[in-house]
Amino acid sequence: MKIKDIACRGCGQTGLRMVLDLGETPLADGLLTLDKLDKTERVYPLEVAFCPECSLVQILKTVPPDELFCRDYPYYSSFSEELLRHSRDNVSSLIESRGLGAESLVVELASNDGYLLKNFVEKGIPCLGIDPADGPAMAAEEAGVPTLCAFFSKELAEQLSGVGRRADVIIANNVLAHVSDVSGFLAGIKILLKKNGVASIEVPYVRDLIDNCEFDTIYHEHLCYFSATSIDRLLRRNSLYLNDIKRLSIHGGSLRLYVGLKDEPGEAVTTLLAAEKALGINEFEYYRDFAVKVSNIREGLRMMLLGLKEEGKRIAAYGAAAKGSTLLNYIGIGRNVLDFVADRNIHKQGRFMPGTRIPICGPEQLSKRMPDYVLILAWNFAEEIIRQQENYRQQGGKFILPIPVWKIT
Ligand code: JHZ
Repeated sequence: MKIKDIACRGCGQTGLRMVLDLGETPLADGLLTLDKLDKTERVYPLEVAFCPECSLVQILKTVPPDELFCRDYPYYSSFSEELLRHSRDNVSSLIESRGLGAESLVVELASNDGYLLKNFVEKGIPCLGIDPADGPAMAAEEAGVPTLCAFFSKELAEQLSGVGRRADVIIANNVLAHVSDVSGFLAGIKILLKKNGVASIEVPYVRDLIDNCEFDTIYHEHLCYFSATSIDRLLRRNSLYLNDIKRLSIHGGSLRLYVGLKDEPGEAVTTLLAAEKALGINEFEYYRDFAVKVSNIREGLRMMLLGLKEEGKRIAAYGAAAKGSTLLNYIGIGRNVLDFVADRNIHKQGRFMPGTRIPICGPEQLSKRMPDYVLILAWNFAEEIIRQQENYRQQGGKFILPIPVWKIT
């Protein structure tokens, strides 16, 4: 299909403009098991476009959600201390600001392994997690977090509210960008939320993506890349209202949106909307030179890594993150350069990176095998990772940060 015929995921208008083409890539979380190594992986186009009508940045291809998220989904939130701390702080402030207690109900959409809701369980506040990935959902149940293994939808919201289960707080972190039926999802939130309830929604911020060249956070799971402006418009079209907003550093830069059924925008919302207007985030110009910057990163990073290899250096990577998959496949660096990828997540160890097929093993391998350099693919957790790898560093190991400009530390 030609881009001129493709309708915007947010407003339905045609006339999208191409921002970046990352080529054809395998699914970023499609880690391979040993028995799949002799099979060809499916690849899908990864093209990013901008909607001049509602300013939503989006990819063009939709991979069916059950291919992406159901069986074998390897992402478990609980492997980062920073994310756990971030979630605990979020829970404490919600309990305080909303006066939550034993009579309340908190529902989390995409609750993964219960990393966040377990904080409510500990405080005796009733909660329900909803997540389609069977492994993480089971882990949540085992941790004592009541969890429905399902995709959230308008229909599911109707069922829950039909049996009197409406939420004081709905939490939806890093899920809105993943949803192909955004209107159905938002309609579900509207149905499930009590009249004075709040939905606390976190999304990666497109402004940080563009300004820091975080092109690797683009993959098929992420259909949309939001600004305050595009999300405000999307929510309004679905009779939901953005009433407060915070900029957060998590995941390379995110927005936390506080959304309700009444239109009561606070100062933070009006200020950020005005700042985005002044920056031109709503205009194609803001995105025009992104592709050139990304292509320069590819050349620079590739040359540096190939140069080290030529000098006879041994190089590994850290973080079998989805973003690592985009990065390696796009810059064309694989087993010829990287010996292995270290990752704490036991569900990823023993598998292989999509496309490049680099083996994934435990982080203890760094001090054991002592590569000269470690490319940090999960750069968003670089501080935490480097802190944990003091032993490797003390023995002379060095880290490479890939973006926005590669840096050896
Ligand atoms: P991480 C994830 O993307 C998943 P990913 C998802 N696609 C999403 O939307 C974004 O976040 C926002 C490991 N690790 O979380 C754990 C260690 O081994 O940055 C992970 O495998 N040791 C839903 O996958 C990976 O690194 C550590 O000390 O791109 C991090 O992946 C730490 C801190 C992490 O993002």
